[in-house]
Amino acid sequence: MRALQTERLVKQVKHTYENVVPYRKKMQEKGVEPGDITSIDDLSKLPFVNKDDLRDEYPHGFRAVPLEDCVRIQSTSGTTGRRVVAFYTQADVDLWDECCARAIVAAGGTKEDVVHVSYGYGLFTGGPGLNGGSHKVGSLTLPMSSGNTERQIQFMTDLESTILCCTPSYAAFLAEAIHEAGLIDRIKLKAGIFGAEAWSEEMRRNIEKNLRIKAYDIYGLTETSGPGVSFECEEQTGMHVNEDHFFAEIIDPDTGEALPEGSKGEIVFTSLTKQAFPLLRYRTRDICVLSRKECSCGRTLVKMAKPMGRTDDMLIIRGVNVFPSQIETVLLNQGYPANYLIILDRVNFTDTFEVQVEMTEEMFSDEVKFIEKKESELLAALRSMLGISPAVKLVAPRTIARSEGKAVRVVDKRKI
Ligand code: DLL
Repeated sequence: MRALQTERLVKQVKHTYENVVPYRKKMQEKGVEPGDITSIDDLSKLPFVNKDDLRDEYPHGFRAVPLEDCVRIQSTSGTTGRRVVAFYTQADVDLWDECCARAIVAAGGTKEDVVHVSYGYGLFTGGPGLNGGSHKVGSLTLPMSSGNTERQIQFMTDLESTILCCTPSYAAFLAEAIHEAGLIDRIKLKAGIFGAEAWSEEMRRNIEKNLRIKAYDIYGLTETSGPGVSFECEEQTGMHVNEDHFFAEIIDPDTGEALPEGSKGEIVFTSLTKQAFPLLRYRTRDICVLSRKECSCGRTLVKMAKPMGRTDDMLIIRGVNVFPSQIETVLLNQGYPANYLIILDRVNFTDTFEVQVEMTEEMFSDEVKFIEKKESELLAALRSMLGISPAVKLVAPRTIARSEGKAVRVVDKRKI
């Protein structure tokens, strides 16, 4: 694998240096030339690139091939700033399909399966990525896109979907709607491929129980081409990185220093085979750990743990670092559904911190005394996990808006 990675990296660096002016400038500033990169071990000589660098060159600055060689674009949502447009040649689309096909096969998919794709289609990479992977496997592909839950369930039952692909929060919502409609016994799903947002092990267990499936994680970013950079196998202990196409490193997010295997830090990717939109040492801001421990599935590809959140997801509340994923873990451990909202504001120069949490139906119909007791137990568990106390507000079932794509968990009014 290292020999293949070296061979591909040398070519990728040369291609990028020759065709992408901002990379060439960055390398020149660091005094590095393509000839200095002769092995994968030389990677740390290269400068980093981050999302702001890509945004600054919107839309064409990082494109490495003439426009007439491109067949497709996808784009980031642009909710946190200017969009990034990613370009693809036909070979780029083929390699992306291949990566997503590996994810489907690892989840047990074959040409016999009916792959129900409820990720959004359009500029978002989820729908097109899993769609391409499913075609490559030869499965029957249902290009559902997100939304219209009633129609999703109708197709799922009528066409006997066996593999569901969507965000974990939409999978949880679909499970809820299927149970409400009394249709769980008509669902033929055996697996789900869920990603695009952070989700906890507790959430995995809930989805698996409610949909009666095995739930697999999948990871990727628009910048790297989309889903399929890494995927889970039946061991469900992290995602195998398609490292013949994407080389992964873990770095200290503060110093940029590369960290040894097993350390927690920011994951950085270098594409090895992309043509139209190559990436060298792209800082994802996702925090995770890499492991080369032997996997029972037989794959030897390095594994990345579930991302524990993003460096830019981290909330600083009254000086304390808080990740929304920590709150989700507490809620699910205490038997609440993963429907919650974190509301932050600033009053008299002090942060206010409220967590709204939906009760289960049983809890809601219980006596006020019991609800108050649950509320104070939840507060104690959150205080012990976070080191600070939020105001906990238990709300009625189904009052927090459901998401058809990536869930919105934080309303930070301090920024308004
Ligand atoms: O979310 C691509 C994707 C689509 C991945 C469908 C998986 C399935 P972006 O919208 O550019 O691309 O967002 C990328 O989403 O940096 C992570 O922070 C987060 N993310 C993606 N997959 C996971 C995952 C798509 N499995 C950003 N677990 C990334 C946790 C994830 N976070």
